[in-house]
Amino acid sequence: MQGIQTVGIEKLIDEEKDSALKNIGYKILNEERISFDEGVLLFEKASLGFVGALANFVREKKNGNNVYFNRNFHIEPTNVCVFTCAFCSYSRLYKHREEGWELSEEQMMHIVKSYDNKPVTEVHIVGGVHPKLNLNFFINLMKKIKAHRPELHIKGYTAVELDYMFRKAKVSVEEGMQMLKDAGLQSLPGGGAEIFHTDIREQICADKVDAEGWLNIHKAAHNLGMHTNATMLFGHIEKYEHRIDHMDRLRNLQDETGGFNTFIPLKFRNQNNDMSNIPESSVVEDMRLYAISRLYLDNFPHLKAYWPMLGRQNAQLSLSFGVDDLDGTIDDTTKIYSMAGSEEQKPALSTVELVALIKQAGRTPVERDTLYNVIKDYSNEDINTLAANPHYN
Ligand code: V47
Ligand code: SF4
Repeated sequence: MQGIQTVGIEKLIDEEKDSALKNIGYKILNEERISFDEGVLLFEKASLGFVGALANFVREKKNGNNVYFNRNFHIEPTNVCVFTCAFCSYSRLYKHREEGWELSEEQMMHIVKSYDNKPVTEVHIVGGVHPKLNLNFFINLMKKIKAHRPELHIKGYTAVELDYMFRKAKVSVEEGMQMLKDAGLQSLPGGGAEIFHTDIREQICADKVDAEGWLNIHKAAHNLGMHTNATMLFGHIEKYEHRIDHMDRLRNLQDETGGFNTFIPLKFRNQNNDMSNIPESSVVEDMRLYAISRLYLDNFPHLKAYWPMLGRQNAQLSLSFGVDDLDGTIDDTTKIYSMAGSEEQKPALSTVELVALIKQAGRTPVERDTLYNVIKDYSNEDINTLAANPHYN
């Protein structure tokens, strides 16, 4: 099978008329790293078919036919935020907090307890940067969650939230990360990365942590043995160079620490924010971006299409363009994307729906935990039998 695929890829590369693209194709085939300029060239010149086939070749080498998902829910403690990112449809300033929400510890524990008899493996905690919430508040929350359900993996807090918390508590990044880890935090989500390059960052989110600060927090987490994700907000005012610059910084840190699990491109959605005049990117551009990310980030084990942002049909399509992970069941517990105009207004997929969606795309559904340990391979499971079992609904 592998042999047949390689022959198919070689033919595709041979038939490529542009010699620079042909050269990149052979590099990928021979597992050689592509350069910054070659990454930009792919964005400028390569067809969807060309990058898609190469990305699929890479994803099958790394992850076979598997598509991973998990059973998870989110807690969004607040949407009150001290920052004013131009693309954000979700946050409210403290002076307008009556338009937003602020959950107490008790309310968040109520959410955790509502999953007591459900087979979820992860809680994802992310929200605005509230001026009155501090490191101790979140340390106590972690401890309470862990005391209640020790096996539930806590993935929480973007580097933006952490940077603010640590500065306010006057602790170093290393001290703060250690304190949160001791309280029960196990991994970090990838949010807040946006576009690292200052030319863009200054225009879309000037006031929050910069690229160095973001990368430094992830590095500190990796040094404590924690795994983290990385995102990139794309499809707004950034140029191809800025996308590759972003991925290049991530690739360099990953060479150093090996602590990233997954890269998650996030498509800019343009409803209800200060960048609503910018049209959203096309599906073809989205798929090209997934494919080129898979080719550039040769040291990232996984590439995720976050379906509440992309929509489930396009997420399914992305499985042919390098993506091997769809995130999770979500259970309608996040508002970031519905508020920004995603077609997924109440994002929730049952396990059986996720399994069916992956099978329809000709892939193998594999339930994972946060760290990609396999919980269950669904390749031999019949959809109707699963649908009749409440455990999978
Ligand atoms: O950093 C905000 C993005 C991110 C918009 O690690 C927007 O598994 C598009 O990071 N259009 C937060 N995107 C969410 C996040 C995340 C989500 C899912 C999984 C993981 C993970 C991480 O949401 C922000 C920002 O880049 N965002 N507004 C918008 N209008
Ligand atoms: Fe605040 Fe995050 Fe929205 Fe920026 S993206 S305004 S940091 S909630």
